[in-house]
Amino acid sequence: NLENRQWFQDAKFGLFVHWGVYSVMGGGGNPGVAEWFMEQKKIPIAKYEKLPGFFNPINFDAAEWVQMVKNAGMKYITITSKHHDGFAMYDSDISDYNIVDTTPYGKDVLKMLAEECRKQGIKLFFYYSQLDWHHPDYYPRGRTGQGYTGRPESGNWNKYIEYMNAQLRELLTNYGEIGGIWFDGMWDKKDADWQHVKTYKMIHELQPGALIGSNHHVSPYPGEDFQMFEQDLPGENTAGFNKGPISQLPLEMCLTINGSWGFNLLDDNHKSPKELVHMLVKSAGRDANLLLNVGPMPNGEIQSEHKASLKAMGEWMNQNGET
Ligand code: FUL
Repeated sequence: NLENRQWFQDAKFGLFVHWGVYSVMGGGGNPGVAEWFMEQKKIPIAKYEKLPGFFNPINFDAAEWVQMVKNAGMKYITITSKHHDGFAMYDSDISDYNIVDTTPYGKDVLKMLAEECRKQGIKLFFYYSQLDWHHPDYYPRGRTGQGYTGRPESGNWNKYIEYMNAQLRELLTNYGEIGGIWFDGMWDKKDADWQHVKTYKMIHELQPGALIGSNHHVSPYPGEDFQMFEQDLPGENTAGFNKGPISQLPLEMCLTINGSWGFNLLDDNHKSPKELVHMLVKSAGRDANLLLNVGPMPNGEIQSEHKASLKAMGEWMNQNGET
C-alpha cells in the first residue's frame, strides 16, 4: 500500500515497546537484554510459566502512554504482541499462554492501547516474534531455545506455522486497522523454513493497508514494505546486526535508551536526551524513522528516566520539528 508507505516514510519518530512477563524479572541481574531472560538463564518452560502469575500491571494507563507519545512528537507505537518467550500480550483464542488467561491482571493491554491510539490519532504496529521458545511444535529447533526448555525432541513444524498464522490472523482481525506487523526472529532458522510468502499474502489480504517489516537483518524480501536496522543508522553496522545493503523502501532504525529492550533493573547506561536528539536528527538525515524503545515495568509504568528523555525530546521537537 503506497499511501501507507508514504505515511511511514514521513513519520520519522515512533515508540517501540518491549513489554512481557520477562519484565517481572527486570533482567534477573544481567546487564544485557532483559527480554532474553529465559534463554540467558536457561529457564525451563515449567518454571517460566510461573511468571505470568506475578504480572499485574495495575498502573497501566493507555491514555497516558499515548499522550506521552504525542507529546514526544512521535507518530506511531510498535509493541510486542509476542516476544521470543512465546507469551501473548493479548487475548489469544488459539493459546491460553496469554495475558488474559494466565495473569492476575486478566485484561488485554493491546486492545486498550489500540482503542486509545485510534482516539488520539496514533498508529499502532504489532511486533511479532516468529521465533518461539515455548511452543512444542517449534521443531526442529533453531539457533536458540535448545536443550533447557523441557520440550520433547519432536514436533510438527507445519503445525507451528499454522499456529503463528492463526495468531497473526487474530492480531489483524480483532484490533481494528493496524499500522503493520514488525517481524523478528527469522534469523533463528533458515529463511525457507518460515514459508513467509504465504504469511505475507495472508496479512496483505486481511489488511491491505498494513505494512510488513522484518528484522532479519538483510535486504527486504518481496512483500515487505519497509526496511529496518537494529541499533544502527542505515548503512552503519557498529552493533553487528545490519548486513544488508540499503533498499528503496522506507527505512526505520530501532534503538534502546539504555542497553536493553525489556525493563532492566540494573542497566543505568541511559543515553542522554542530547544524544537521543542527535540520533533522531541523524536518522532523519538518512531518511529513516527512529523507533525509540522503552521497556515498561511490570506495574505498567514506564521508568522515570525514560519518561524524562521523551519529554525532553518532545520539547526539542516543539521548537525545531515539523508537526
Ligand atoms: C532482536 C531481539 O532478539 C531483541 O530481543 C529485540 O526484540 C530486538 C528489537 O530485536 O532481534
